[in-house]
Amino acid sequence: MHGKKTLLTSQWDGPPGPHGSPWSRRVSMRSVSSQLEQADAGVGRGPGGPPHNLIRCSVVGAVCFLWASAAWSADFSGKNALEYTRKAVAFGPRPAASPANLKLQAYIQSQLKLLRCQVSVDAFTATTPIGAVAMRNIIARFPGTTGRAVAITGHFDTKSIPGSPFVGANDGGTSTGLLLELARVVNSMPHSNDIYLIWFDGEEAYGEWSDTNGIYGSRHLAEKWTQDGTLSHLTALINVDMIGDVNLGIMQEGNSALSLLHLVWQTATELGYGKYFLDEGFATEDDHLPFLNKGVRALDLIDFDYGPNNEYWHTAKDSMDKISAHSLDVVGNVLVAVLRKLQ
Ligand code: 1BN
Ligand code: ZN
Repeated sequence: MHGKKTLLTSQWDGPPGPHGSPWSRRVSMRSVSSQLEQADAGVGRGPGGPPHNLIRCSVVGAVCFLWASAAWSADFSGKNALEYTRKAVAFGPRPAASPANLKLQAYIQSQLKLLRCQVSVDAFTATTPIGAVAMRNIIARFPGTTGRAVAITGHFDTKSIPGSPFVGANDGGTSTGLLLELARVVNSMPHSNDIYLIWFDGEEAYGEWSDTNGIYGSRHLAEKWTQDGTLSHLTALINVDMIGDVNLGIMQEGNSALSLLHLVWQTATELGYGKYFLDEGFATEDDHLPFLNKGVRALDLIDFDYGPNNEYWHTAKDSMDKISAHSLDVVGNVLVAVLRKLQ
């Protein structure tokens, strides 16, 4: 795309933390929260519990923790998001129900277990051109207090391209990695609305894309959430796809809700990232569509200009060397700022 600037790819400068999670090297929220759990356990013990000065210390500690967690939240790290992406991509091609897809599901859930969120799996069987395929969306819910909810979504599967070593670094990888890093940030972010982070399975079509072939996971969840009433609480949904290109340039997706698009573009400008959010428009179908069609304010953030004439898209050229921590930093920081505005 003309007007795009080439950015250098940042490299991760150390091994993943003890849980395979890069962020554990930086800030250990888990150790703080387990201190709080210990403090809570002590306070609640009553007769036979710890001496009074220990109880006082625990209470003071808990109050300090609550104050700190209200005033401070972790920064989004593009480097971390890139390392999560690298981990996902290392599993290999990840079409729905493939061994690598199942391993990635387990990895995503293992990372979410480290956080204070409710994790659920939306399992279903999709009818596809190759027959019945077992698929699973992974949903992390960070509960708020208002009864309203916002969602950030992306897909973790990759397109089945028999005979091709297509690993989808950008297409499937970056959405997975960005959402995992966002989960770490949201975990320590004050918020009043529920925040859902959702990893969709089965975004990709088998062969030719059509109304019934592709976006299997989002179509299933939009229907399920219509049935169980969750959809009526959802005030905004932003889907991310292919947001790691070293030459990041996100066009205005024409099916998306204008109010949400303006909010994101305005926020990007405020953060000094305006040059990555382009004035040009184009329309595509993606995981935001089933929600949009059901009346949810939804937006697709997709850089659908990947390599010269989009030639990396759905080819073996979609590899780790084509994506950057900086691009993930840009999109992640915009999303964190937008999430704060949506509270
Ligand atoms: C995005 C990434 N998509 C698939 N992989 C959705 C899409 C489908 C985009 C058809 C353009 C055409
Ligand atoms: Zn794709």
